Amino acid sequence: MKKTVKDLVVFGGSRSFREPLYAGRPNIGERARLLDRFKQIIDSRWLTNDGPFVKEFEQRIADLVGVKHCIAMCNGTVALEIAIRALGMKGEVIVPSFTFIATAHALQWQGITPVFCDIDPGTYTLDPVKVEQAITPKTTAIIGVHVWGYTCDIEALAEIAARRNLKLIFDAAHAFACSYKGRMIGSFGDAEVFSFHATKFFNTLEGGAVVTNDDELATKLRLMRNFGFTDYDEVSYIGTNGKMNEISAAMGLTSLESLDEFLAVNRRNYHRYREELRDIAGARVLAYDETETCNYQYIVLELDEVFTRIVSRDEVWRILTAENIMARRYFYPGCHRMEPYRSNLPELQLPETDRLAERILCLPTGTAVTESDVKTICQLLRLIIESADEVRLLLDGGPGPV
Ligand code: T4K
Repeated sequence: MKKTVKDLVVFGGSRSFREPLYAGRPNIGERARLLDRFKQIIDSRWLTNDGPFVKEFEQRIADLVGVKHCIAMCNGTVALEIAIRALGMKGEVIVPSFTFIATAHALQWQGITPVFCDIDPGTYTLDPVKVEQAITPKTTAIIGVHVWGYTCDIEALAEIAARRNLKLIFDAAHAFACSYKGRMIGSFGDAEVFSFHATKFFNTLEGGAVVTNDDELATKLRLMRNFGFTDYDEVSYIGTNGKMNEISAAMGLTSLESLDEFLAVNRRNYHRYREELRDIAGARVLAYDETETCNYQYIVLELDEVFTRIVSRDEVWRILTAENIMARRYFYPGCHRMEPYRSNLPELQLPETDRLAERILCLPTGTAVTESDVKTICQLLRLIIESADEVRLLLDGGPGPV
C-alpha cells in the first residue's frame, strides 16, 4: 500500500524496513579467504608486531596509492597523532571544523591548538583564502581533510604551506581510492592519513595508515609506532603503540581483493540516489566529480534553505529514523561546537561550516544496501520533501489520527 505523509509523521513511523538500514554498515570481503587467513594466523602464532600480513598489506596499499611508504597503524586517530608528532608540529595547526572530531583531538591530545578555519562551500574543504588569514607566528602546519572523499584544493594549500614554511598533511580518512587531478590520494603533502575503520567502505576492522614519499619521515613513523625501538634493547625516540595486528591486516588484504566490487556497489547506489532524487525542489544529492576516481562512500543529501525553513533537517532525520533508515548528520555540529573547543572558543564564527552542518544527511549505502532499498528510501524522501507544508502541519499537531 502506498504510504502517505500521515503514515510517516502521525503514527510515529511505519517501519519501512524491518531491520535498521545503517549508514556505515561494513563491507566484508570473501568469507572463505578471510577465514583461511585467520587460520594461517592462528596456526603460525604470529599475531602482531610487524607480522607477514601487515608487511604484505603495507606493500599492497603503497602500490595501489603510488607512494613509497605505507606505515599501517591500529586506527586512523593514532595514525594522525603519530604523523603530527613525527612532523614536529607544535603551537597552532590550522584544521577545518567540518570534520570528525578525531582530526581536532589528535592535535589537542598532544597540547597543540587546533585553529578552526571555515570551508569553501564549493569544495566542502578548507578555504585556502581563510587558511592564509588564520596563520599566526605560532602556526606550524595545516591539516586538510578530504571530507566525504571530496578532495581539498591541494594545489592552493601546498602553495601556502611552501611559501609560509608550514608542514602540510591531509586527513584522508574518507578518500582512500580517490584521485585528485588524476593522481591517487595518498601522495600529497608531507604525508596523508587513512582510516580503515569498520564503517569505511574499505576496512580492516579497526585500522589506519600513514602514507608518504619521504624516506626519513617513514623511518621515524615506523619507530614511533613501535615505542621508538631502534633495536631489541635500544629506544631512540618517544613512541607509542600504534601497530596494526595480523587479523586486521588479513581483513584488509581480503577487502582489497573485493575493492572493485565495493566500489561498483557504491557507484551503483550513488547513481540510483541521484536518479531517484533528480529534479526535486528542496534537496539534492551532492555530486562527485566523475572525471576523477571516486569511492562514493558517502551519499550526502543537502536540504535547501527554502525546505528547511518549513521542515528542519533534524525533523527529516527523526522521521527517517522511525522508518529504520539510520542516516547520519556527519559532521554536525562541527568540532568548534563540541568540547573542549566550544568553551575555549565561544566567539568563533564559521558561517559556512554552520550552514552546511545544519543541512546535510549521509544516507545508507555500501554492500548491505540494495538498489531496491535505495528506491524505497528515495520514495520516502520525495514524499517528505515534496509535502513539506503537510509535514509541518502534522508535526505541529495538525489533524490527528482518523
Ligand atoms: N578523520 C576523519 C575525517 C574521520 O572520519 C575519522 C573517523 C577519523 C579521522 C578517525 O579514524 P579512526 O580512528 O576511527 O580509524 C564513525 C567511525 O567510528 C569513525 O571511524 C568515522 N571517522 C566516523 C565518521 O564514523 P561514529 O561514532 O559515527 O560510529 P558509530 O559507532 O555510530 O557507527 C556508525 C554506524 O555504522 C552505526 O550507525 C552502525 C554502523 N556500524 C558500525 C560499526 C562499528 C555497523 O553496522 N557495524 C559496525 O561494526 O564514528
